[in-house]
Amino acid sequence: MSDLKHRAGFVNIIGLPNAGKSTLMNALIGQKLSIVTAKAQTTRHRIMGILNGDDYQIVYSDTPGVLDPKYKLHEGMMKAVGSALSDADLILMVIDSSDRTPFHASTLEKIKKMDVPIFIVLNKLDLIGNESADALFQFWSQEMPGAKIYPVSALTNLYTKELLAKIIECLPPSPPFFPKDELSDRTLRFFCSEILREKLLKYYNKEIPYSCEVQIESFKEEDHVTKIRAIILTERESQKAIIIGHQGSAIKRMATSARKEMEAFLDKKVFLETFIKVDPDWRNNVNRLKTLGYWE
Ligand SMILES: Nc1nc2c(ncn2[C@@H]2O[C@H](COP(=O)(O)OP(=O)(O)O)[C@@H](O)[C@H]2O)c(=O)[nH]1
Ligand SMILES: [Mg+2]
Repeated sequence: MSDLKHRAGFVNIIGLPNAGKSTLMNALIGQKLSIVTAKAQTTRHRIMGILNGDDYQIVYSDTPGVLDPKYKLHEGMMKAVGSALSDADLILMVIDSSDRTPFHASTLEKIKKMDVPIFIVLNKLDLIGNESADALFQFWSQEMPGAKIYPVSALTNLYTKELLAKIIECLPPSPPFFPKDELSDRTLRFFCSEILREKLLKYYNKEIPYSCEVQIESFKEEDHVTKIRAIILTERESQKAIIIGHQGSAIKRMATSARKEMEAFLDKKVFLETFIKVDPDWRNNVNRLKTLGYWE
């Protein structure tokens, strides 16, 4: 492999909450790295996913959906978006084709001023008809004449291979940034905390998942088992009671589902213990957020 022929770059995925950014990154990588749920604000961090080919390396960044911050947590999430805008070699701007919500205005202005290639990915093509797809295509080609527009369905893998080929064409010549056997800059411990957070989003409603954070207190890899102690932070005693459920039934159901997914992800048996702690102000306490990895 000659480095002259090698291409590599940072491909950063930006969009409104629920546009399908995480689903798209997983589809482009061919593995589930970033958690996906039907609820907005599932992704709280910038998550890198690396795709290695013989003569290319794509370092994707999945980011939280852009929003106007209501909590310090949101400000931390938007910092992750800002950093993804600043170091991109290519931006994938993901649009939910089935949703008419206008794009976040100030973020759109920032993207328009950038001098890296922009791909507008019209996602969820499976949900709309040809006429709507044409209208959207027209709209975006007028709004951003310099951008390329690619309709896809990340969920059903429609045109995602074609999109990948276009991404590779756009990468600058460069040696790889990370060792070629790496899949992410995140640790297994981080992915396990994300799996537990995904189950919180899946099994609980309304404010509960948003008022929670997961902290992995210990992560011990032994020969045949990985032992994980996880703390779920929540804001109120009443929320703690809901998470536990009648005689512990609710937390047991969630933890079992999380453990099974961790076992599949790590390809190893997992012993998972979960504890719940009430911390009334974690979403607004910058020091707490720092220890949770939101403010660098
Ligand atoms: N029908 C359809 N649903 C999709 C598609 N891509 C993502 N979704 C769904 O949209 C929701 C949000 O997806 P997610 O990747 O978490 O969005 P994010 O917030 O932008 O990261 C989930 O329920 C996904 O299954 C798609 O191409 N078609
Ligand atoms: Mg996401």
